[in-house]
Amino acid sequence: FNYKTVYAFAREMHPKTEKFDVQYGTAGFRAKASTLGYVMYRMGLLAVLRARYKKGCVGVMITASHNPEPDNGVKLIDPCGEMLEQSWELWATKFANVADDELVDVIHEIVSKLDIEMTQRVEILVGKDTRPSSPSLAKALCDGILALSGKPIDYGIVTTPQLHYFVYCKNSKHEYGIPTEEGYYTKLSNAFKKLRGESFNNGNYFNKILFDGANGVGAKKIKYFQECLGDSLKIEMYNDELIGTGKLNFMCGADYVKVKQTFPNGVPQITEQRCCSVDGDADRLIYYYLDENKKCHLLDGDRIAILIAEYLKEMVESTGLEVDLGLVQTAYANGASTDYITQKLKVPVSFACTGIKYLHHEAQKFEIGVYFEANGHGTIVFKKEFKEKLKLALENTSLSNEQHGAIKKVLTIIDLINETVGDAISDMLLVETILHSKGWSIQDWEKKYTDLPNRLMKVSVKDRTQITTTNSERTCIKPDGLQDEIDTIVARYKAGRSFVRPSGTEDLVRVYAEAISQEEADQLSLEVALKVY
Ligand code: NG1
Ligand code: ZN
Repeated sequence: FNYKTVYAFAREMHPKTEKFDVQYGTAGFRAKASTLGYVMYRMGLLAVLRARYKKGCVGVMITASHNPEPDNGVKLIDPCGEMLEQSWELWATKFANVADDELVDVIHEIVSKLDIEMTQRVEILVGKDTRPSSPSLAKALCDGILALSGKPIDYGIVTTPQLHYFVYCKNSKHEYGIPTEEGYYTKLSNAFKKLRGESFNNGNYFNKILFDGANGVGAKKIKYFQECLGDSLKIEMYNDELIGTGKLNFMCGADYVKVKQTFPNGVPQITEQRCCSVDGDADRLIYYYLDENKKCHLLDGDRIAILIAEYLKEMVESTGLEVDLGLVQTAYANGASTDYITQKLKVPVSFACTGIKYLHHEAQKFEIGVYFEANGHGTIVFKKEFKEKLKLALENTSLSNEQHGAIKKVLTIIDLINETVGDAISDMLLVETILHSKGWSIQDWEKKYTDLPNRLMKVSVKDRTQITTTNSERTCIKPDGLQDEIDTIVARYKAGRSFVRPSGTEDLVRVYAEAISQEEADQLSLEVALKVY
């Protein structure tokens, strides 16, 4: 490669402006957009190296998801459509933090250590959310790609899960789908319409939903779905402000609704009406409704996961095939949801650390792995062998017509799902499919079990790395004695549970607590927070 170009671009166009080190965390790099130019340039370089190393195309998404509009961020997508492999996160951190005149040395280092062949032509798929800072950051990123003679393919404004999907489609030689927006809409909406059939309403289910687009990319993209879906689902869209109005995620969107446990601004308050919110890059989904007392009832990632797991379990049982289905949750999953799924549904649950990559890999251990974070980020993964088993069973003449019908249905459900990563729109279409098939209102869905009241708090501390955890983050190891103190406090609360962990995306510690009443959950979180502070 031409190291002179790499250095000249760095020095003249994208010099390192920040003195502090940044770290490639659970969601890649995230910071104030004005500090990210040089990081983007360097991620462009790294993306080309990753693509050459993997001998495939990779993706780079520019987004800060649910964070405020002035923030931005970047994450790399591996050829299989998954998050960047963990061992490369260290390279990403190294690339982002070296001085401009050390960049070339780091490139030499990685190339020789990993034996990367530098002559390959590679394509890098680039996507961005609606933040006003995204176009100039995309330019910096593309400069990095070009400096190492990679070929940037600009997908413009897309949702994060769309870009994951495109990357996987490209690398699977279109076996998974066509890597275009149209290909994506067509695949998902065709599956949805097939599953819905001729009658759009069923029992207590009515095919109208209020959709909060968080004034972001989800609002833009849902319009295409509405066109494809016709009358089968009526999506009334709210919070679709223009780019640059500063309203992205502001008092609306999935994170706001989940954290504040409240109804978003900008959506009409219609009693008992099913509503949902997505976040700024449309990978998280939360359902909710207002009761006659104007109380907001949330149906979060845990509920969505259980609805899906239960439905898939029933569907697969009707095919007559044996299947190993499991659910993956994090420590933030409501205790009532874990009890319901393990004790009532007899579906095994595994726990993973916070961060979608951990859940995704844990879920891949099952033939059907359903995973969701309580905040509404998740999807379902199916083992390749399981899909093949289904296709093979279609040819088995000893199975009944009902069984064949059920197998076809499971295959169509798989087509409705974006297996690469949590996808708010695909997840919404799946939830709508299940509610329709069961003839359920959102209230029927909620009745399955009662969530334990809970509270999530943020605590600012001097050095959050002083806290370390184990047992999928549910037990604190350091500082010494903290876990004992938490245990003593928790023991005083009925159905009490609480844990602390350092955030992977913000400079703070999160404290989670649940208990038999909201007052007690609030009190418990406060008591534990005081021990952390
Ligand atoms: P941190 O900041 O590590 O808690 C948050 C979310 C994660 C995940 C990441 C990435 C909570 C409690 N944590 O991580 O679930 O979504 O951001 O966006 O919601
Ligand atoms: Zn997001």
